[in-house]
Amino acid sequence: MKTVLITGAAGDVASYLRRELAGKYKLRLSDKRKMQKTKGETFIQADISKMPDALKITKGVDAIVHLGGYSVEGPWETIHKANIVGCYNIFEAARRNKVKRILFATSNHAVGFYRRDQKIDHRVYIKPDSRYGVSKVFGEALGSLYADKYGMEVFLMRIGNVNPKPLDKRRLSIWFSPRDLAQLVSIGIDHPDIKFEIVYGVSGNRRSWYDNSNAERLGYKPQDDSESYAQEILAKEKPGDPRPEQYQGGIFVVVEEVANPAAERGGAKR
Ligand code: 15L
Repeated sequence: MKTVLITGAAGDVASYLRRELAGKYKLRLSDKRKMQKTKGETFIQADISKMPDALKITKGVDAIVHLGGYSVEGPWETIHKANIVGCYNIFEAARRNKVKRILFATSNHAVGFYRRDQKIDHRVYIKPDSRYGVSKVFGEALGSLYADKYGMEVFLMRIGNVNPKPLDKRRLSIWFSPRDLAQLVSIGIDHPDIKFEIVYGVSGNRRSWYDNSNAERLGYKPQDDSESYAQEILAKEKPGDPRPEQYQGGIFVVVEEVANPAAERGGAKR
């Protein structure tokens, strides 16, 4: 059984993923915050903005699912520490520890300034909608470098919004159900021919803004479609600000800060 490191393991996305992947891989969890592990998991508390911590958690694993970092738009110092320094440390520690395979949770916000009337695939030029989006593009660029220069196997998932149900009209287009997330992550861990791939981390939504044929080529067959929630969600939707409504990234294209879900739950600010 492969040993897989999940960084940012105390976060929401990881909590869904751990449930879905239990029993399939030996999970090594790491986070800056203390957290409860369950049977079959190990936990190492670590601050990935410190290289010795990054080296410690990546030692001896078969693959890394790098979810750790600051997950929304916010102050540059915070994003820099978590998503630039932290992300670099994870790639570099993986290289030094000879971990070949790394899955990186990039985001729809790396391309959030594409308009909603455009359908984009994995080959489009980046169009980040925020400093947060720029930090995700940095991670994508690191992935490209480490694949080409060091032969690492890099799987970049531009994740939409992971939730048991889509939250609003924008999320009908980018919803990613926990079981589809688990399927895509398993492909990223186990597919024998990954060199460098960009895929969209979304379910099979009828309203999708993405041509996700690269994920499908690798065997991804999403089981969920947000359309079954559309009526209920659209009935509740209030008319929004017209500028963010034009763009895939929504409010990220206009605001300087988005409420941090981790801080609101009482988790540590990164
Ligand atoms: C993201 O990249 C964030 O990590 C997540 O918290 C959501 O804001 C999501 O995008 C989204 O666009 O809904």
